Amino acid sequence: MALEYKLLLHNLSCFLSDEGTDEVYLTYRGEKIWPLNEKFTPMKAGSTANVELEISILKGATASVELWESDTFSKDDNLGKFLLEADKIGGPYTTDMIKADKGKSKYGLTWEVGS
Ligand SMILES: [Ca+2]
Repeated sequence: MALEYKLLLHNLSCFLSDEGTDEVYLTYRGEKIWPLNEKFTPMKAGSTANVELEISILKGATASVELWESDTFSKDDNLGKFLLEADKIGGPYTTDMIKADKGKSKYGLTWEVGS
């Protein structure tokens, strides 16, 4: 039996933005994983972006995917993280972001666990 599952990250939804429009990107284990061909994806309240990304993960492990907001003249802000548990195959699920600061942003990530 394989020891790994695949986390399939489907969509990122912005319910409330931190700024008017957030310039967001996702990281995993300290590396940017999305978007691939741009520095960031602009998002505002009510918008949803296609992520469509696969992460291999050990069965039973939890992935912490971080959401960052790009700023041109200051350090990028870590808005928060999504904790994705690969305990068994299933989904799709929508997980709320756990905030890293006292900002007003609210984001959700839709994902599933596949083999
Ligand atoms: Ca910004």
